[in-house]
Amino acid sequence: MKPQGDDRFNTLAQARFLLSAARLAQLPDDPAAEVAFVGRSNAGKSSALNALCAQKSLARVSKTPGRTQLINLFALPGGERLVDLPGYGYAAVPEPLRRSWRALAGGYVERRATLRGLVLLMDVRHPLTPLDRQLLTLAGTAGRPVLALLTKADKLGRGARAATLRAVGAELDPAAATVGLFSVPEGLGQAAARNWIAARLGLAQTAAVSRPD
Ligand SMILES: Nc1nc2c(ncn2[C@@H]2O[C@H](COP(=O)(O)OP(=O)(O)OP(=O)(O)O)[C@@H](O)[C@H]2O)c(=O)[nH]1
Ligand SMILES: [Mg+2]
Repeated sequence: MKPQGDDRFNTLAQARFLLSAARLAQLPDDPAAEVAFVGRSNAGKSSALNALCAQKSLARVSKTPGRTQLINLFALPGGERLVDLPGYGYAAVPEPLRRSWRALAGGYVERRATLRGLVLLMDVRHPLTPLDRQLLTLAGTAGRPVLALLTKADKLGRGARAATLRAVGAELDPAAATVGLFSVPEGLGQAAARNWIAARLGLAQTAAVSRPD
């Protein structure tokens, strides 16, 4: 349900596919702000993007991990962009693809001048894998603010998800990363994630009150 007057919600709901890039050189070179979704293959990046934009098939959701191998960009009405990065760490991905992930998504996180923040998606049942930690180090070095979302929270009971949230929160530097639980079917964590993204993109702060989780 869309609450009356929540302009940030309306803005994300107007996201439209812009382009897919196989190389960094194919990315737009205008100065519009971007927030990128990153994480392990199958962590729920595309699902989170769709849920936050209240659209069923903006980004492609797949049962086959490693599907998204391109950088997919979605444009908001003001020109700001949401970016779906290829997933990392899927065991069956051959070495050449891993190298291309580092060059493409790693290079994007490291060097993209318009990148204002990273939404790091981690399955609540397997958070902080070695590659997640590498990504956090990369984000820290590049000075990228991180919103770490523990996805598929609906797969755990209340106690277990709260314990995971505390454990992950204790490991991350609160100055560099915000942590929250997230679930598409439960709608959990969506309002907070929308607010974080809106703040990073500099979207109009007209909606002081967002909808509750
Ligand atoms: N139960 C549950 N399943 C989810 C949730 N989010 C995503 N999934 C499922 O997890 C699988 C992977 O989701 P995607 O959104 O495609 O994951 P991705 O990170 O974009 O994957 P790649 O693009 O392959 O890297 C799909 O089967 C989704 O339906 C959630 O909050 N709860
Ligand atoms: Mg995806």
